[in-house]
Amino acid sequence: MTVAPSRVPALPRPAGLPEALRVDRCLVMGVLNVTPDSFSDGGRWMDAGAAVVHGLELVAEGADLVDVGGESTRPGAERVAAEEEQRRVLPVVRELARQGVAVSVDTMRASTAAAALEAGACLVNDVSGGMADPQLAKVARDARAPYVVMHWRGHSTSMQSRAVYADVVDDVAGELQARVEAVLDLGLLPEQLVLDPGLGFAKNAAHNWQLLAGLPALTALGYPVLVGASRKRFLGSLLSGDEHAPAPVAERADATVAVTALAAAGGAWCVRVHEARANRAAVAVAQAVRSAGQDRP
Ligand code: PMM
Repeated sequence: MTVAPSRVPALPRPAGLPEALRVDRCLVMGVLNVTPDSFSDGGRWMDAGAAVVHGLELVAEGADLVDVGGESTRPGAERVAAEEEQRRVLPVVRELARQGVAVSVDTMRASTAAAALEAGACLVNDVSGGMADPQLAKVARDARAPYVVMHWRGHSTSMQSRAVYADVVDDVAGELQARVEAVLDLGLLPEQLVLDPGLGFAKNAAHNWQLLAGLPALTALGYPVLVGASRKRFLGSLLSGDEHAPAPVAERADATVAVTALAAAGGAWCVRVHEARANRAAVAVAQAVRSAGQDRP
């Protein structure tokens, strides 16, 4: 008997995640920003109790893991002190983990990552890809935790001036590959790594669309890929048709779900989103299409 070659390759997955997350579909990461100033949910979950309730809601609605962050990365945002970041995130991480939620910590600081892992987080999401704090990747290495290497060119105060590319897909893929080599040199294992194009980080709307169109060039690097498009400005600009007057954040949910379907069908390992239910449905649709492609003789 011959086994038909599958037309759609299996998704690479990072090692070291809870068993429940070893599913054959794109994962849904729910966003939980414990910040006063994030662009879409800033201020809503500043109270730890409210944040935990929202994290549990995200899971009840289909999120596979919850990404807890205490420092806004919106363009122009100033940094917060490590103590303040940890004061915000640690009680939330600890309580969600205690309740059995798979928690990732969204931080650029080694000290915050270490404390969050200690508090029960199982994944480190570093939007700076190891560039903001060179010690951070070592924390993930020592914990053997999955480590998200996002494409990043500088802190929020200056990042939009760095949105200059010859070919954004080639440039981002090349810069991500360089970051991969840097963290592998520090002793991380390839199976710990997840790559992320960093939509909106030193990228304009055209760059973001090109990166989504160029997703195969990123999955071709051989690592799981995380896509974070949720509610971002480029979706608002698309909907309003005016780059300078984007549709408000509250009106970007449907476009987010459309991106999720496309990214999941295109082989993303995970999408980072503010609303779980509709994005989880989009992932299910994408997986049904992928599986049907695999099942053909
Ligand atoms: N975007 C934001 C924050 N953290 N992490 C990853 N890995 N990828 C992203 O695209 C990303 C991120 C900014 O969005 P938010 O303010 O809505 O959290």
